[in-house]
Amino acid sequence: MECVFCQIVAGKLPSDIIYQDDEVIAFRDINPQSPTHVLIIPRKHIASLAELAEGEASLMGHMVNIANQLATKEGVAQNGYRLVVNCGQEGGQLVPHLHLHLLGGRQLSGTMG
Ligand code: DGP
Repeated sequence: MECVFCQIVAGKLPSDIIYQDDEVIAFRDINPQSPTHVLIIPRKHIASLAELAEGEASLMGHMVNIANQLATKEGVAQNGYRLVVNCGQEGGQLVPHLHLHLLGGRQLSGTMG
C-alpha cells in the first residue's frame, strides 16, 4: 500500500496544506498535540531521518527554514515552539516518511521522552 504521506503529496488524500514548494509540503497534523501542530515533509519519499543521504542534508535545512517561517506565520515564534523528528520504532515514528513536527501555542512539556 502506498505511503500515507506520499498519498497526501500526490493529492490522493485530503489534508490541510498550508505551504508547498518544489521540495516540501506542510500540512496540519490530523491528531494535533498542541494548538499549532504542523508537519513539514519532503515530496520525495524518504522513509526516516536515518535514511537521509549525506547529499540530502540541505533538504533537512530547507525543512527547518520552512518550519521557522511557518512558526512566525502561525504566531508562535515569539513565545517559542518545538521541532521534533521521530526516527524509527523506539523513536516513536509511526508514519515511515520523513517529517518534521512543528509544535507550539501552549507551554510544552519539559520532558523529552
Ligand atoms: P510520527 O509519530 O512522528 O510518525 O507522527 C506521525 C504524525 O502523522 C501523527 O502525529 C499523526 C499524523 N498523521 C498520520 N496520518 C495522517 C494523515 O492522514 N493526515 C494528517 N494530516 N496527519 C496524519
